[in-house]
Amino acid sequence: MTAAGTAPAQAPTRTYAPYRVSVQEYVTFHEQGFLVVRGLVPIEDVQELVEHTDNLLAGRETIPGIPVPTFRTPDQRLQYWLRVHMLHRRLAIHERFLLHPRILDVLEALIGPDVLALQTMLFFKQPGQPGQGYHQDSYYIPTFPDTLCGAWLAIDRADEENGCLWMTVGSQHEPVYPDCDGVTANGHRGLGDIEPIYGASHTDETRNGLTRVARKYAGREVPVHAEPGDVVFFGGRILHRSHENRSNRSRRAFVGHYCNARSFVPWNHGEPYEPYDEHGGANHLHILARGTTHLPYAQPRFGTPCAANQPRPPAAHPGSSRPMSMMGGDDGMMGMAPHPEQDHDDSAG
Ligand SMILES: O=C(O)CCC(=O)C(=O)O
Repeated sequence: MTAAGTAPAQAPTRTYAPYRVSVQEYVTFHEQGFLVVRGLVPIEDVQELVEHTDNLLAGRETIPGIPVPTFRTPDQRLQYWLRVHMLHRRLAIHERFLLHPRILDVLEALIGPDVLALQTMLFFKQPGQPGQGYHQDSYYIPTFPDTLCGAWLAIDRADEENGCLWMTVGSQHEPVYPDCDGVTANGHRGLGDIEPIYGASHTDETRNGLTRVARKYAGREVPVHAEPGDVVFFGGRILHRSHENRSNRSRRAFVGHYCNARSFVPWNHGEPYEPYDEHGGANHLHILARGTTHLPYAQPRFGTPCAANQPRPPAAHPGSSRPMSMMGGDDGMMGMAPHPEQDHDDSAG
């Protein structure tokens, strides 16, 4: 801890073996609406988040700009935090996990090759703390076209007892339901027969309007067990939820949200939406994590290496004037490849 009570900005320097997503994993992500990559983040890295959250909970570390009240009992202190958003704009450690190379390797294959990093959330979820009812992340964070993807990193083991994620398989094909509670004005309002819902995220099923959508997929809701270091990737339209932590263990998680860096993003966490103009909405406030884009982007505030602040490696971009794609290769893995250098034949259908 520094004199100011904040975490040191000095990052451990580690190198990582790149993670290559297989074609089967890519298919699974689309078939199920989510993909779990086991052991993606090394346990030494997860240990940093364990210590960081322990320090926050014990009051040994503070967040710049966020005053914390004094507590009468240790239990009051433990229950104070449930989740904190957007700390990558205040703390270097959050920026490093948002831009963790192994997490970005997977995103590059699933939603890239160009990836914009939008949001972070740190879940403390101590014993007795509540979950979050059915919701669709793209309702809260719209991107156009919708390429939103969450990356949920387990800090502790997550299971049914301590409130793991539950995914409703099949619901990833649903539109985004507008919510009459009006947290945002988002949702697929253009569909002729779409019925807006009430109360997304409400933990009481009878008060959460997405319950009737979830019922279309009866028997297909699955708990997602995770061990520390496992990462759950899920698209923005899949219905998902979590329940209260009924155990005596904590269930901490670090979540990043990303989209393809070519999508227009009006969203900037709780701020009024940015108009679409020559700045490309709020894109200029979010970090280019991988690849490149014709839209504006931000630099990482703490200098974490990522596409925004790195020269483009020539070897990774053969034929840099040619567009690149993520494609399945003969070896069963996803990889970057330039489009073939040949004229498009308009007569070929
Ligand atoms: O971790 C949880 O309990 C809920 C997480 C979630 O719903 C999300 O990241 O969108």
